[in-house]
Amino acid sequence: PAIGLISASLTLHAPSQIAASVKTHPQARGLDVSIAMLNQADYGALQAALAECRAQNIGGAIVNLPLESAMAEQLARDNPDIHCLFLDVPPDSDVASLLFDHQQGCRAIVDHLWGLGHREFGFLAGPESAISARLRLHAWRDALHRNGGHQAITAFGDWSAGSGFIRTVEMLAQQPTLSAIVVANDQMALGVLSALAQLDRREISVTGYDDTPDSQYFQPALTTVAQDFRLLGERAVALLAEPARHHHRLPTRLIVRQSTA
Ligand code: IPT
Repeated sequence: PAIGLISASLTLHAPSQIAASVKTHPQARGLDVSIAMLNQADYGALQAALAECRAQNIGGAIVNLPLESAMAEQLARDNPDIHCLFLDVPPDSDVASLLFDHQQGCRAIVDHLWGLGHREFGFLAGPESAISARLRLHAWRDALHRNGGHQAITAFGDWSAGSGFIRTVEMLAQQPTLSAIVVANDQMALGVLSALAQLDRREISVTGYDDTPDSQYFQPALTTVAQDFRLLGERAVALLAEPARHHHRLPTRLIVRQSTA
């Protein structure tokens, strides 16, 4: 038997870690994983990927692509013979989902910085089209307001280190008094740290999100929110065997290193 994985671009660290986990887990149980990589949420391309699963007699697919609720719900409706488990949809979508608790992770980051005395924040979100990017931005803002803060400027990157570098230069031109930059993933945070070093603004605190294996070797080592992608992959494979339309949640963990002070 085999399972399908429909994934966002594997050039990004998080989706490649998830794919690696899905791929190594089922091998132990003698399953084959058929991977389709999509660059964006195009309904025709999603349908084609599921048609390919059907042709290979695959009864369950893990969908790690940012999808709006309506699109995920329609995909599940249009393919009742293939059990789809979604990893990147809004939490209230009426489909089977396995998601990290973004509220917990985002609150932990903002509370940590607030506790260190930071009051002027830059929020560097992921692409506006990404569900997880929007959820994280809303949760940071919410956590800031709970602490009684309001000062934050917002920018959007594309998850890459290059976008982190450019947006940092722009944000600091707009708001030179920023004391902390909260970033939606570790890859962008790498570019943020590089820009701050070049601008000689190393006193600015930076946080990431994901805790991919490289992050502890960034200069300085990155404070971030760990999402356990190995556990996500294992849990996803196990849940594919349960065709119920459940919402499953995984915890996140704040990892404090040297990039925050
Ligand atoms: C999410 C990552 O946090 C982010 O860094 C980026 O790689 C994105 O995936 C790509 O889609 S994790 C996802 C399970 C929401």
